[in-house]
Amino acid sequence: MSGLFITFEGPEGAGKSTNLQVFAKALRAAGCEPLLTREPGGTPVAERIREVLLSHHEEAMCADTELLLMFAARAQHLDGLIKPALAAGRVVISDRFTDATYAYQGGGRGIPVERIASLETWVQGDLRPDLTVIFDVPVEVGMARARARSELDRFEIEQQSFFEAVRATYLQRAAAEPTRYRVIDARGDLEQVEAGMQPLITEVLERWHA
Ligand code: Z5A
Repeated sequence: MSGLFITFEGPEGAGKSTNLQVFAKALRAAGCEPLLTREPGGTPVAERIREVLLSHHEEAMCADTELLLMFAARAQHLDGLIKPALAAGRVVISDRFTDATYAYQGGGRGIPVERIASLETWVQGDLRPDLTVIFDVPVEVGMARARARSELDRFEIEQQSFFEAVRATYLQRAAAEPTRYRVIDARGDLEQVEAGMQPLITEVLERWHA
């Protein structure tokens, strides 16, 4: 794969989606046109799976179903969009990817990490993001932002303890592999967070030119 695969992660309301647009704009201004996508979703079939995952159902969805649907959507996304774009040398930025599975299905739902790792290898082979940016924010701040915005989906109705486990998992993963992860302090206002992204934008443009 000759492109650059970047993923944006963080607990809900951290500002990933907002800052992804700012990040992409800065890349475009420097002549780099990134492919922006998201998970779960990114292709028509994967977006259908997303609807099932995020909507409310009368029947409770069991954790393994949720996990398998995440990877089903991911398999489609990789095959239909991410791998062809990387093969064409594009910079691909995905709003969430497999770190979210470790954080939400692993940390949040308590699924053993080995089970997630085996699905990761099955679906992705040795493909991993080149760079993962974690927008970190205290859970109560992120929850307040998300709740002020819109109706809550099936994940957003979870309790604070669930999101504390999600956040802790992200930070543990970042600490364990500092070469791949960059943690951005997302507590400040949008201008402050944007300023925090500047070194990262420079780094990505350097890697893209290399
Ligand atoms: N999920 C999973 O469980 N397992 C997986 O493997 C994958 C995903 C891939 C996708 O939901 C859900 O799927 C997600 C995890 C799960 N569930 N949760 N929770 P989604 O795509 O609909 O939502 P999200 O990914 O969680 O994004 P979000 O809640 O929209 O958060 P965000 O992207 O980080 O934030 P935002 O949309 O940029 O900002 C939220 C609001 O805060 C918005 O009104 C902004 O204007 C405001 N905002 C953002 N930054 C700031 C600052 N700095 N100051 C003030 N206000 C701000």
